Amino acid sequence: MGKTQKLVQWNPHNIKEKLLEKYPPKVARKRAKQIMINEALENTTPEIVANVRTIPGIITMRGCTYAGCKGVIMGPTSDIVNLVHGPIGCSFYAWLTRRNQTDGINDTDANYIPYCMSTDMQDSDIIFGGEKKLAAAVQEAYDLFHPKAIAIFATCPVGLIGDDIHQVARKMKEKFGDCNVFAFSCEGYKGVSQSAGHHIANNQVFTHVVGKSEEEKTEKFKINLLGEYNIGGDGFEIDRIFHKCGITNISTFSGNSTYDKFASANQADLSCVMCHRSINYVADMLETKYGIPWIKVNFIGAEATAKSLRKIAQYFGDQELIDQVEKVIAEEMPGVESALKEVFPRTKGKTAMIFVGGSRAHHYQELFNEMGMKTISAGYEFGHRDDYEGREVIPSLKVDADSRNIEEIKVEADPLLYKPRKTPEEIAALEKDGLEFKSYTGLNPDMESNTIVVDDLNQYEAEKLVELMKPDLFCAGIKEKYSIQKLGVPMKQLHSYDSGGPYAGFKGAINFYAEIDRLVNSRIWGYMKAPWQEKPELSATYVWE
Ligand code: CFM
Repeated sequence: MGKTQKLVQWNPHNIKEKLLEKYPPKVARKRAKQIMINEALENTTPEIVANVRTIPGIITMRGCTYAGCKGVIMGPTSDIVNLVHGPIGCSFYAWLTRRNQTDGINDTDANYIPYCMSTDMQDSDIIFGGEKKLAAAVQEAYDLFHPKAIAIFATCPVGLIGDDIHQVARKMKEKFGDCNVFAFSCEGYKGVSQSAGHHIANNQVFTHVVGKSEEEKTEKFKINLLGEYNIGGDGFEIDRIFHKCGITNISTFSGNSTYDKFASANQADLSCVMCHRSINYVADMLETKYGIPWIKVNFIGAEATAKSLRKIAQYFGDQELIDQVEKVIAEEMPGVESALKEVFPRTKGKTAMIFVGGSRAHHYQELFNEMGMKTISAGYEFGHRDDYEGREVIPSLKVDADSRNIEEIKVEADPLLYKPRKTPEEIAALEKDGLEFKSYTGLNPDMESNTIVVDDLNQYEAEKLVELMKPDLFCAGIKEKYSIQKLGVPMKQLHSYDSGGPYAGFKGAINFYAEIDRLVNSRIWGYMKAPWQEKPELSATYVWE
């Protein structure tokens, strides 16, 4: 598929039809509800079906609930021992596959990220039960490291045989006295995707860790950054900017996080939500229990970064902070602008597709817009309807058997620690000045009309989309990388960033411009034909002939 054959004209209705053409009628009917031609309406966008089971037989891009809990939420925490209760494969294949990074700055100087810890269940444990083995493993981890906390993760067989991991955790916690032990019922099958695992992880961190720190934080302008995972060092770049502005980041959930940072999250005066999908409910719980309001931010894209910083400054309303934020933006933007000027003539008008787990399929459109590129198709592996259509739809979301499986924890105002950060009048005044609280409008209104939004895209549809629409760039993960490249289209991993990054903040934007310019303007993709495709008459003879 050389660049010369490129078809720019396409009709989204035809594309949708083509995507569904090969399916049996029942499958086609189901998938049709997850493939949407965007109407880009500000207030109401058409309804999409999301967060439902993948149809058996389809090769989904999704991961499992355990992956969302152990890998995504708890993975980037450096000083909590992560112990997997299950067969060794579950631990081994979740070991260092996400690019979790830490700068190692924590009170205990501990970094357990490089370790792979598992109870290594065997047949006999499945038959006779694995609780004793789990208790012994927790003891061993305690003796080896004396950590502040040990987190236990359940894999599928643990749920099937009914090991009571929470009971083991409670017993060991009592026994140690100086180590917080808690467990996650995050069996891979628990939900339809990773998203369920995020919820299970966040609920337990909120219940067992947040609010447990006695050390008082006295710094100015204290925030939590929720839903930033420090992939490729994104969190380091965001923290650099916060530091320059004089904003104190008490706790990131969970990039470069530590036990104590989680434990102090209740002391922040504002929660900033980056990845809405993985954590929006924690922002709500922090508000209900401790009185911390929340706003949506996005540090992907230089303009988005500047906008987010201004929102934080507006919230605190301190003139010195407002001036400092403006000073930082003025210092950082010239570098961004000159990098953009360099690539813009080459990237302008190019097209991209983005299919990642959740929020990034939305956030990265900001960076592409800055480069003059258009996102012609995008979607989430496991986003919910509110991530597409905005939070207004939350009250109307259907609670099905799968979502009922995930525990909703009851949160009330803490009798001692609840303290509203702003009066209702102050909040109303800020809202009047344009600061929106608890608000997220989702991906659909930000995409142009007639673009194609696909939920839970699968391998077949990915290849079909590329074949039909011929984007200049496809963004997804490692499972998609090589099949897309074989179609002659450059592919950028937006989960792991390949080995690049950071792409967040101002310096990240500069990195991204250069990387995307390199990919979409490389001529190598035009030479994808194998010799036998061009000269099919190629023949060979045996040497003895
Ligand atoms: Fe949020 Fe993420 Fe994402 Fe996500 Fe993920 Fe990730 Fe992702 Mo991979 S928390 S939803 S579960 S932004 S690991 S850092 S890149 S699928 S789009």
